[in-house]
Amino acid sequence: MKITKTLAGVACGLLLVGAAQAAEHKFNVVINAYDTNAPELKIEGVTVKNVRAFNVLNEPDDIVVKKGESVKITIENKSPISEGFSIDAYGIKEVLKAGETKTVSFKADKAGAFVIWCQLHPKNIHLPGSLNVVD
Ligand SMILES: [Cu+2]
Repeated sequence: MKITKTLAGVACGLLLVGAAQAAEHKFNVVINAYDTNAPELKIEGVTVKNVRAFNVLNEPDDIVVKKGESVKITIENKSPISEGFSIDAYGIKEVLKAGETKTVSFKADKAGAFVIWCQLHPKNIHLPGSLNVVD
């Protein structure tokens, strides 16, 4: 009986540790490049030959947290070139070299939907991400 009580105490302690770690919301973002080379594409009724586009995508595209949470985002740049990672409202402006991984940590103290974008390249070659802080 005494052993059972001890085990319950240990289990409870582990649960508390788990809850403390959950206070920091962690995300992994991969900046990936897709070299799309379509031989022919019909855009607005016009056929365009040899379309070449370079798309960069943040994965996942949406990050949702509660206001007041601590957020830790690990960003991995799988693009063959340097990429930016910016969230203006939170003063985040990082540059990641090809293959580089960086971590940004901040407290989500402003509610709203904020664009995650690359400050190095034209916006039209990127699919932006989104940081959603729910009040
Ligand atoms: Cu970029």
